[in-house]
Amino acid sequence: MSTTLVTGGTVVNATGTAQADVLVDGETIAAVLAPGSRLLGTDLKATVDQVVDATGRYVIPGGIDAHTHMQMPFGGTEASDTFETGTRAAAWGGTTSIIDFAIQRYGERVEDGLAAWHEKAAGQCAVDYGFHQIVGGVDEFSLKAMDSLVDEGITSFKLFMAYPGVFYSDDAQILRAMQKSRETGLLTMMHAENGPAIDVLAEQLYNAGKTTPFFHGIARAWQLEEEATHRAIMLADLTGAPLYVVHVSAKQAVEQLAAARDRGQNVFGETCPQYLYLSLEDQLGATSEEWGDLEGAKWVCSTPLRSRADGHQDAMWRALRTNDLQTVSTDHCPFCMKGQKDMGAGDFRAIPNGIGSIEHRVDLLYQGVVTGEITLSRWVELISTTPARMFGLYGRKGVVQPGADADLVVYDPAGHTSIGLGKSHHMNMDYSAWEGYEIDGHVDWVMSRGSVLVDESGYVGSKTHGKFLKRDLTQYLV
Ligand code: DUC
Ligand code: ZN
Ligand code: ZN
Repeated sequence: MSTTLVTGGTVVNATGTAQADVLVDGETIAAVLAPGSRLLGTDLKATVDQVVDATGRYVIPGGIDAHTHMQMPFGGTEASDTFETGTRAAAWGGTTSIIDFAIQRYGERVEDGLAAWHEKAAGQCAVDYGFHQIVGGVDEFSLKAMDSLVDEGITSFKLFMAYPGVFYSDDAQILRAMQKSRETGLLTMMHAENGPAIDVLAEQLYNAGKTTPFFHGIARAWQLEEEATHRAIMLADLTGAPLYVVHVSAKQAVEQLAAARDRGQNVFGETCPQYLYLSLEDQLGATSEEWGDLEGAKWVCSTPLRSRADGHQDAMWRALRTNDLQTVSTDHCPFCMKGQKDMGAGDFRAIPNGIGSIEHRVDLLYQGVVTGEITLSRWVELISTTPARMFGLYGRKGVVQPGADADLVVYDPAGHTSIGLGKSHHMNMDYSAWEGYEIDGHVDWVMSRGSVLVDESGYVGSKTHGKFLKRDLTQYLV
């Protein structure tokens, strides 16, 4: 068991910032000390195995990305990051825990879906990993199987109001699953878009010759996100289920969440970097020599990018500031242009939905600190502490304090990160949705449970390091 002293840095927790040294013993944080402290008369620097000088830099808890889809079979193909490549990219970007989604489809057993995800991830992860359970077929068997999930450390499940014929649940199924959520303490996660209505609009657009990627976002109108969010909130209110709405992109959906929270309801919302920075207008004009008007497929994801002119991005930042939204995850679901996104040439409906961002979430959110949208502590709260509390990891993860796992990032606010292929990109994609982004700040050093994953020489981790995270119930249950 080795010891490390991270010295001279500014420790940033959700509760505040302090100049402090962090002593790591084995896999955990042993002490957070006043700078230069001696312990029982001993100069710590002389006794530890390694000293990391974090002078002028931030020391933050490792990022937790609570929404990823490694090697997810979807849209007629499979997400291009494996657990190995995706968690390695996570480590590069300062994320030391992920929560991925095990999948049960209609007609399949929940137990089999979960076992398949354990099989895919075990021994393949550079960082710690947990699972939510997608329940794509709510019936008497899956409802019964949900009773055992908490014991398995799977304390949240996701339902879809979109994707009819794939993952879709109707209102009756949602109601039953939410009743189970209330009974067991499982947190209900909701993909809130009205899928049947989207499919009608998408077909009408296609038949009218409107086939380019831009029309993906037109078919997935904000009204259909707002409506589904409202319906999910009402069903949660009726059943008493705690509700977490994933990948919120429409300002009207945020308004629904805020109104429900103001009424005292236990509902939460997550947004993603793409909804903070990217817009439908960018997609409208997108064209390139290589891909022509298929270029916009690089940003096809669901929920879709929204109009900047209508103020959706500003509303997301505001909601992060005011706690109407509580977390930022990536919905990391990468596909290559060649052989994957290009399946949708001539028909936007066939473009696999997803964007890859796992490597850049910590950096992209830090820009909110640079521009004055959020405070340093709020940055840490959004990318690590609240995900830890929300998904039953807090204490172990999400905080720099004695007894917590030694998941630490040394972040240099004076550093610089250039995003793009051939630059900081390590995700298994043949393009970057973030090509050309220049970021103030840099992830300099990353530790997970006492093992260094990234240092000045680059990635030094291993795919066998990451352990399965058996999660407790959400700390937001009332
Ligand atoms: N949205 C995406 O963009 N990809 C994966 C699934 C989802 O809901
Ligand atoms: Zn979703
Ligand atoms: Zn997702």
